[in-house]
Amino acid sequence: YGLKSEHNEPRFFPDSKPLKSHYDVVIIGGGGHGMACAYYLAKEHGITDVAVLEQGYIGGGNTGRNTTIVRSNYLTPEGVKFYDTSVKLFEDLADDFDLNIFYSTRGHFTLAHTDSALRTMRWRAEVNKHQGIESEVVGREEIAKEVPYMDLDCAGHAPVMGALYHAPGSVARHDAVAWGYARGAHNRGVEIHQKTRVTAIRTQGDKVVGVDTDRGAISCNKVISMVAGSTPRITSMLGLRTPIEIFPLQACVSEPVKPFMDTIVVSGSLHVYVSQSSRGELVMGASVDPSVLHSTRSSFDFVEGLADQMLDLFPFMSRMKVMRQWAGMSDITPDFAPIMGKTPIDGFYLDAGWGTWGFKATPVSGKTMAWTVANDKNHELIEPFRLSRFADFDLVGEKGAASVGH
Ligand code: PYC
Repeated sequence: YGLKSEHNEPRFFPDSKPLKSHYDVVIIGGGGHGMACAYYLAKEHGITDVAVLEQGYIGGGNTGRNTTIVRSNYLTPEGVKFYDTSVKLFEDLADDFDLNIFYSTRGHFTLAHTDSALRTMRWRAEVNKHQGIESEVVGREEIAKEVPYMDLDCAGHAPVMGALYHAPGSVARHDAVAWGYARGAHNRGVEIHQKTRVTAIRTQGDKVVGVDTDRGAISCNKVISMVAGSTPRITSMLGLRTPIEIFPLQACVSEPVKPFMDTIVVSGSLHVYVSQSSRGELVMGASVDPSVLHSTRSSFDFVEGLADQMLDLFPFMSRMKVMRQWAGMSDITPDFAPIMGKTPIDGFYLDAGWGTWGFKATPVSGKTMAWTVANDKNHELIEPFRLSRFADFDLVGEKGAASVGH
């Protein structure tokens, strides 16, 4: 704040202005998705009379709480096409922003420890290849060559039988993604208001006309909710029913160590995933917590359970220290696909239901939601994820593409 960069530009954002009484578009949620949507509204559609309202700070929700994995090896053609667009956007994002987002292509192994897991990997590989995505099932020898420090016998508990290998699997600096979008949106005229909580959404008939906030009321033509784990709080303001349930998803990082792991390793059966960050920390997570809870508290149980499974694969980690742990709130749908696009309320758009995989959708969600809002019509990539699919029994079953069990 207040500091100037070497190009004499304000560092990221100037101090927040007072709220105006009217905006064309209000985006609720200043995470990656909200910032990306604001960026593409301004950049691609010339819509700049936009306020992003964030109850905390930019990227302080699930954007800053995930394990930064980017991949497109989903199970359904709809999911694969959507996430492949995101991977391609991610690859150009640093140039687009003129900001290093530490995008690092690592290769992604999803281990199979049972015949049925291997069958799902084959299924995913075929769907992926059909859509032009690099994914293949590999055997123990190939895994041992690429991940030589892993015990493929898993201490005899659940030997690895093979894996789905996805070469484009990557990691990126999550804060930089949110900041890059925020700076780009801000430079194009979008207003970003942190510490601004939406307390009500106003309607007239079936049409959105404004929002109330803890800093005053605003009238607007369109409202987009992009708040992940806070979705039920927002949709309840409109009496809008969705099948979303919130489960905490916890993660942690180890102390930094010399780089040794350049791939991403996931085991759905052992409920673990791990990669090594550019700072040398091991970034690790497990499955979602077993019960519905609107909370970001992290627990000792989580670290204990994670360590137990992780040591089966990487026994040499037994002396490494855990440095930080945290939790996010995952908004999970019955078919494990997101809910995106128009809603029965005119002018109210939803970007939700990201469950355990929202970070990797940041660019594509921003781009397709911006198009949807600008054209008041669902973008073709998100039409399969419309809210009405639950009433039409037209689900997009993605549970088999989850990194870990749920
Ligand atoms: O979808 O790749 C993923 C993921 C990793 C950790 C949680 N979700």
